[in-house]
Amino acid sequence: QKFNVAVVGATGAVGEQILKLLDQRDFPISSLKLLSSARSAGTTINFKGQDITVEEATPESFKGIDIALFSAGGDVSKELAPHAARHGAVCIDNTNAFRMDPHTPLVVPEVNPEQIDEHNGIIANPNCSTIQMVAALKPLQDAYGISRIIVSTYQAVSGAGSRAIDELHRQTKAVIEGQEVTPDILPVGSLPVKHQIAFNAIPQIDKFQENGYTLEEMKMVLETKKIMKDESISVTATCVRIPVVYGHSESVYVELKNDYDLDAVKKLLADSPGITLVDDPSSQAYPLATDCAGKPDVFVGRLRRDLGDNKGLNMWIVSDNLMKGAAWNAVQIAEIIVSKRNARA
Ligand code: 11C
Repeated sequence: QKFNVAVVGATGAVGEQILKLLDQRDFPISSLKLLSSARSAGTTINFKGQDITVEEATPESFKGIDIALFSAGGDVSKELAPHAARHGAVCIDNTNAFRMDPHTPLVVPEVNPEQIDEHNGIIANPNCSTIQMVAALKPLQDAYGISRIIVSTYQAVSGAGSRAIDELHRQTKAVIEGQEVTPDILPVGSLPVKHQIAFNAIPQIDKFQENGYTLEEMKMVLETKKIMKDESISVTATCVRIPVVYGHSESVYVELKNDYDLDAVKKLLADSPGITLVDDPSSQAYPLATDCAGKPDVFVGRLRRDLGDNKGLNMWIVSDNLMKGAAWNAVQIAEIIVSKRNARA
């Protein structure tokens, strides 16, 4: 069976990766609709040798669509995903719009694939920095239990979209050439104060919340508990933007509930689907954003026991934020839906 697919936000950084994956994976498509805001409508995108004109997304765009992949921002999803669902599509939404809605499953296929079936027309794709962390921690949760997570992130500018990538290039060139740097996008496009990202580290991703944490940090806290189905896990996050284009890196301290053997943990992670262990201090092997870019896996390394707490474990987790952190996780969910429908047909 083939499916009528819509990609909303087809011209954006994530939309581009979704289309690449649908092509590479030979996703069973009978028709492909590319949708965007009015601003980008009219653009032509080539898919498998065919030029497709991007159309403005409206509530009626979704008639006859089976699967709709949304990555055009939270407001667009909030407005249009319910219409798509009303027309009978399953929406896989890459935005923050429905993630914490108790009736919307928030899915990472390596962690809670069974929740895909619980959808009411919308399945939420978690935030990129959450996805890679929970994917790496799930085997540890199953084997040892997790009581506490302390994470600091080193996030790529592509998480803030294509314009932030351009901004990093522009600023880097300006600094090297001794020109004035005029920040325009980061840390948050809609806020008045901007900071230089070239040769810098900005400890703000998204808007500050009343509790002093940023929205990105709170996404990591709340989404982790929901995906791992354990409200008792204590999570604290510090999210930092760094001048890297693709690939979020994370320093994660995890406190396990039971004793562990470090070699057993390494083997467990190496044998887990979607995880690649890169951990050999003797050859200076550890995950690097530049090596992980463009790849679907979550890479883990620098595993070491905490020096004060026997049940504490430090690790370094890296993944391409546009791949597993967004497009690949969404396409994985779509592939699971397809295989279930085909099994039933
Ligand atoms: C960033 N994590 O790196 C963000 C981008 O909620 O899907 C993803 C925002 C989201 O800026």
